[in-house]
Amino acid sequence: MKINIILDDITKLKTDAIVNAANRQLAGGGGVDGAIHKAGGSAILEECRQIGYCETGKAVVTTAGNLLSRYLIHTVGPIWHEHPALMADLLLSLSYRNSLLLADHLDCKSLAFPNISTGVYGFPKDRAAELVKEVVQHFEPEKLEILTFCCFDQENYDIYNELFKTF
Ligand code: AR6
Repeated sequence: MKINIILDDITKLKTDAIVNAANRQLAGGGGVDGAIHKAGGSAILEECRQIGYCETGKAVVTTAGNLLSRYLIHTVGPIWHEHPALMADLLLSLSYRNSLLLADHLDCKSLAFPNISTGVYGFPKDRAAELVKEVVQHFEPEKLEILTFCCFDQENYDIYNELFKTF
């Protein structure tokens, strides 16, 4: 897979699928979740209501409403302080892996991720990025060709650029 690292608003991207950093109730919220629902429109929230719930580490799919993508993949990352560190690591890795699996299963060629759990959920950014790299290194896609890590803060952007230099 080709890896792109950008500093941008994920709601502006045109990829086959975009990942949302959701909560378990799929109820919308602040951060990237709020931005996605605002730009995508109310149809997404209605689909989320019908799905109802998503366990931490899992991923579900809806259409992308008014966004420029075909699919929106909602995954729920761990709240850092709610778990022992190694459990939080495992849950975050699962969020990324399950999102990748779902996108690949949906025949997506391109997928964009925000930096899941590193906002209000408080996961340390450098630790999260190292886990993401490991997940991607072990993932064997059937359809996915382009993976974009859409950072929204300079710190994450710098961490990803440094880490993926050697990918
Ligand atoms: N485009 C790309 N990244 C963004 C954008 C955007 N428009 N806006 C924020 N980010 P967060 P979490 C980055 O807090 O930590 C919500 O209320 C942000 O800089 O959005 O997984 C949900 O409903 C950070 O790097 O998600 C949940 O309750 C990253 O997105 C909860 O927050 C993730 O920050 C999930 O918390």
